[in-house]
Amino acid sequence: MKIVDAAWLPSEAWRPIGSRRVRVTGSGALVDTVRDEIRAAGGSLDPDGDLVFTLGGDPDRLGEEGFEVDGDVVRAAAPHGLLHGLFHMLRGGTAGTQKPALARRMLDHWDNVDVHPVMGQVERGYSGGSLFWQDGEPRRDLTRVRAYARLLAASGINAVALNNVNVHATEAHLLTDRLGEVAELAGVFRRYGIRVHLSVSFAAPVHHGLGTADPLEDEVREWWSKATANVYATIPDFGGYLVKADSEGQPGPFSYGRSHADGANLLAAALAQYGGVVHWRAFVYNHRQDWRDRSVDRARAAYDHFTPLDGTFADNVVLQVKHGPLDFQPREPVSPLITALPGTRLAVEFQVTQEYTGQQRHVCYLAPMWSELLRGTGGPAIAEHAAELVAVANTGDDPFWTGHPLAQANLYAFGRLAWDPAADPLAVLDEWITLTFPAAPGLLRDTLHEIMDGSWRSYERYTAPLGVGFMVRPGHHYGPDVDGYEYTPWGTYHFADRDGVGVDRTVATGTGFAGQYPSPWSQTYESPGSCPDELALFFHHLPYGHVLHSGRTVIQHIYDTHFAGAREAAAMREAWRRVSGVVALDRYERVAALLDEQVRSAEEWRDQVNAYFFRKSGVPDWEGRRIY
Ligand code: GCW
Repeated sequence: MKIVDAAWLPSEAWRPIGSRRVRVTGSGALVDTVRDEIRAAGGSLDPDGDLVFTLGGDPDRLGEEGFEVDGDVVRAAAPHGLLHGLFHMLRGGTAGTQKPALARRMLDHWDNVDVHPVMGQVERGYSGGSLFWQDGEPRRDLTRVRAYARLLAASGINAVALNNVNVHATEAHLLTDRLGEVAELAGVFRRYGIRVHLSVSFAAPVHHGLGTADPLEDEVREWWSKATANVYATIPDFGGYLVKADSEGQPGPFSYGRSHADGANLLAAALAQYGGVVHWRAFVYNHRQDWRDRSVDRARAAYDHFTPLDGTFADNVVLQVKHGPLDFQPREPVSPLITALPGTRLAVEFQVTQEYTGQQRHVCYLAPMWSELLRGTGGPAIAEHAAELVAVANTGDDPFWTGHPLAQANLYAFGRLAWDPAADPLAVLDEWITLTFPAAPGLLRDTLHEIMDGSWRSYERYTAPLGVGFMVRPGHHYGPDVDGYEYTPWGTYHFADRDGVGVDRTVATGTGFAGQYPSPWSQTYESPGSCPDELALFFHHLPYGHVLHSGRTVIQHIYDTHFAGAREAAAMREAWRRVSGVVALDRYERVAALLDEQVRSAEEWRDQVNAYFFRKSGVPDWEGRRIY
């Protein structure tokens, strides 16, 4: 088995450049990277070369990262743009001007230094151990990290947070006495124009001996200012801090009776003079909720906590909001908080790691979902509000990087959509196929499209219905367990009884969540008559006999989609068998084995969900199919 899979940068993809005489003008570290790449591809650097990479473009028009292509000339205003231009040429290099829609396109790793007893080394990681640490120590051989930085740069990513937002005891030292490890990694990423950020604990001053972490105490300010000065003395282009505060047991300003603005602004003040930023997460909710208390709705929490603070955050605070109001379910409406912060810099967080979308054992190409959310299909358009996009990484030390070889496409597509949120997700998939399988015969291309294009919708069909979410096994979140979270403190309920299912989040009779949306969405979601079917049970508690826009009843929709989804998983497996002998054996076999598991799991989902709702409702399937 190979040590490092070339993913979307195999040497064959470089041939068009490797066969050329290339002129590269300009200087700077990233220009050197461009030269190194061309040399590594076998291209000859030649002052008379006819493929030209040059600086001198208009900075107002191109910015730091943009570039323009005119025939065989790639022109940028700054070295970083030249590097993007190089990767663009690899993708086929159409003429014209390109620049990123969003200035920061970031990947958050949930890596721990140590192996955590419950979560493992990478929290919600399905691709083996960390790329950065092994056996509690930094990896000595950074070859893979270098290859990784290159892949990320080629997808358009320009920032990486190295460690888990749940900062455990060992990892708290990365900010202080283990900073050298961060600096080393920053050196590798820097060569590809990627800045390194660090997750920090709000209680860091306490971990290091202070009596308090109160954001309004002078000694706490001083502590952060000294720690930060040390960080910048070691890593001058350090990106900043990422903080999960007062969330799922992480420490935060609430312990001191202070607000999240007080907390975020404390760190922002320490970073400001160096140009660093704080990514402050809005994932704040009560995870010790009493399920009997129907007045609490977790979906409301982020909006309720953060809208009163709009306009009070320092300029270098970026509020990082999950795309949906709950937690990365396969179907959620856009978080209303995203539409409600005109005075705050906003980053929206996606989850490339497939925690709730099959854990990289199922094929689930997520870009169509992200694209709908970005463009605003059936809800507010994220792209109109977000200044940055962030995603939780899906990579690890697995030979294929992502466990499931086809999950590489999700990572690639995230970078490309962050660069251009208007991009067509299926065109991006096609681009990924072309790069990853440069010799791909039509059969392979067609097969990959057949398997992947609709895989997110198939996954949605065989899991929790109509946007109600969860129904996963508690803890690890893999596989079906309809009532798994129903009587827990986590706030993720479906309220199924003999008459119906779903959460009443209307203003009229429910939790009022629908009222957090601006018009017209608040009205759209308020009434089952206008609410999109996909979100029917997210917003409404509906009788099983309620007729959806599709013309089917809720109960028949549940049966039909579960039979269809499991059938589609089986069809994916059949399709993959057709390319046996066409892709390399190790990749073929890995995907084949995972498709076996996907088919098994989809059938389990189908049978548990159908049996559950048949037993609750007593309504038979009108097609008389087998329900247990
Ligand atoms: O989705 C949930 C995960 C936690 C994660 C948390 C978060 C890092 O189950 O594992 O913790 O979200 O986003 O903070």
